[in-house]
Amino acid sequence: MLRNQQRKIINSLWPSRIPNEEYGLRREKLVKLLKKEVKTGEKQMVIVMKGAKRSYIAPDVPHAFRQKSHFRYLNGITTPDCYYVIQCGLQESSKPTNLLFANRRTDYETLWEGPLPSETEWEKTANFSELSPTNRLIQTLEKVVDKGTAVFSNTAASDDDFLENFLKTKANSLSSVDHFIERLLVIKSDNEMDSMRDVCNLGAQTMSSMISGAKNVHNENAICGLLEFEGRRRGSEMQAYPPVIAGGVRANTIHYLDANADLSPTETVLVDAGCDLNGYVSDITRCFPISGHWSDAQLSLYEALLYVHEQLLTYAHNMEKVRLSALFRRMNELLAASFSELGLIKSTDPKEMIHLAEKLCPHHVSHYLGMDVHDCATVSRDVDLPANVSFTIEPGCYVPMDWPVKEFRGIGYRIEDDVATSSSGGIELLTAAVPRDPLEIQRLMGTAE
Ligand SMILES: [Mn+2]
Repeated sequence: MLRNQQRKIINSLWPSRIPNEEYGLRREKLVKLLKKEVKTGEKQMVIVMKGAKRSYIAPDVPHAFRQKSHFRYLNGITTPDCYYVIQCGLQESSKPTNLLFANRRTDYETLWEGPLPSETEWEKTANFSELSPTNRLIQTLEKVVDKGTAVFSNTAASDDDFLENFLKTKANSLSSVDHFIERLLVIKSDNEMDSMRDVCNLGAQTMSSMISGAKNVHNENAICGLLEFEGRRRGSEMQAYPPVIAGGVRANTIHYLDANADLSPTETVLVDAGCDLNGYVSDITRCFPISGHWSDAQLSLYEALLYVHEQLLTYAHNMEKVRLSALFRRMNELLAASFSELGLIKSTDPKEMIHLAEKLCPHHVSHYLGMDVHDCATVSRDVDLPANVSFTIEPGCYVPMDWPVKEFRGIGYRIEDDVATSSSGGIELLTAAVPRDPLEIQRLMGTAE
């Protein structure tokens, strides 16, 4: 029967690097962390994970689906509208019980939407002892959760107030599980590092090919199409986020998402885009002149920013311990020095120079990167990083239209690469396959002299 057919979500070009056993190891580590968090008098813990719900753009027209990263991290399941519950006693020897709540599709639903993975397929990564339909969730939790239970969940701030309130009344304590998962998620296993290398390489190839096809395109939308085409034909499942494709002064709107304005041949364009592959994402920004030829002002500002970017890569590589907050301070110093030399910043007072650099680049130099583009938001950027932590390095410069130095007004640039702390010391550049050098960019576009 159709419904029993297995639908394996395997990307033939870039198969998943995560072996089934790794999901179990992640759960073990999480349970171990949470055992330290239970309060006196509590006798067991229950972790309640809610998966992403299918959402609709119009009746019967679903949005592209992406599983919640924390949910997928613990059980590997990429089906919409599921719940996953882990129950565990507090003794050293206590073995957890895993429960999956997911609805099988009817024959009619299968006819329209295709078959779901089989129970056996789900079991490989989620290793549950019971599979129940989602309408049994509350009934089951009624039995499982009592006043001696510490509940950890990802249900806060979701559209499911009912579940959140239910857990609050039933359990002895209810805490967010997010930070504990992120403490694990921020440090990548070797398999996850390979996943990051895959997706960053894919993202870099996509960006390079887009640039080589973008000479004299007339509208930002065409670049969006090129990104989709170049990414998907290489195996990207979707773009990692709505890309920023901003010609001319629109690049000064840091999260400009319209991507539909006409491009003039005298403009530069900023493209911030990533790929999504096997649950991991890349995040790359490049800037280039639409005509393939830089004006003097465009090129000199670009080179001033590129200098900062390259200094930052070297600085991070040589740091005893990488710390994103220190990298951020270093970015502001470098921007101030580089922009002064260019004549974009006129002050000679060191404090004022930093202040002006912060005005030109109002964002941080880094964020963690992994299963989400702004990954592990609860993990501080003011900590020494161990090996296998991936993050971005992305200095920018956005010159307002009323900036005192006329020639650079309205130019917006960011140069963003993905890196990871390496076990052999220093950092590994994961997006090396996309050029930054202005002449190499011209070579890609076929306009280098
Ligand atoms: Mn970024």
